[in-house]
Amino acid sequence: MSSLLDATDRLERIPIADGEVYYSHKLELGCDDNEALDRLIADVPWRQESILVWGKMYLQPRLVAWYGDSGSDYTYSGITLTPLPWTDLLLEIKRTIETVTGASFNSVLLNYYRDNRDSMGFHSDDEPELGLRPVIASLSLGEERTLILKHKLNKLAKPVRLKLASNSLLLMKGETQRYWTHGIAKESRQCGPRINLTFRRIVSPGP
Ligand SMILES: O=C(O)CCC(=O)C(=O)O
Ligand SMILES: [Mn+2]
Repeated sequence: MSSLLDATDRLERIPIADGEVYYSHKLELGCDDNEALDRLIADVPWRQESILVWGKMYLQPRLVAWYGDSGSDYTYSGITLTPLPWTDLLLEIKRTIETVTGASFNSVLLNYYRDNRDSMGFHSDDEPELGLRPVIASLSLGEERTLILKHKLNKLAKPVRLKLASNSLLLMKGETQRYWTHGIAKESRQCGPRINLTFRRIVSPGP
C-alpha cells in the first residue's frame, strides 16, 4: 500500500487556505546536522549580494550561494545567479529531500544567517523560471528561526508563524507562492548561525 501514498503523506500538513505547506521536524539526513552546518559555513564561497528594491540598491542582510545543473540561472530582485557545480554533500542532501518530497530539483539557493541581525524580507518564490505552482523544499540547519507567512489578499487571514528547527524540512507547493508571501524576521535575542537550503526546479530560462 505504501507505494500508493503520496510522499507528502509522511509530512505534517500546515492548515492554510489557498496553499499547500508541509513540515517535517526531523529529517534523516544521513549525516550529522551540526557537521553539515560547519562544513557548509567553511566550504561554500558565500557572497553578500546587492539587490534592487524600489529602484534603490541594498546589500542583502545575509550571505547566499547558488548551486545547480548548468543552465539553471536564477534571476530575482535585479540579480542573476549562475550556478556553481553540485558538491557531493549537496547532492547527498538533494537525494534525501527528493525521496522525502517525491519531487525532483535541479538547483538550490543557500542562505546563511550569521546571527540575529540577518533576515529575509517578505517575498514569494514566483519568478517566471520556476513555472506555475513551484515546489520549494527548504531544509534548515543550525539556529531555530521563525518563518512568517502572510496572505497577499485576505487581510482577515492571520499570519502563520513557523519555527524552523535544525534538520527540519518545510515544503511549499500548489498555490502557496501565488497567494502568500514569506520571510524570516530579525531577532532581538542572540542567535547562532543558521543555513537554509531551498531546493527548486528551474523549468525555463529567465527573462
Ligand atoms: O531561510 C528561510 O527559511 C527562507 C528562505 C527563502 O524563503 C528563500 O530562499 O526564498
Ligand atoms: Mn522564499
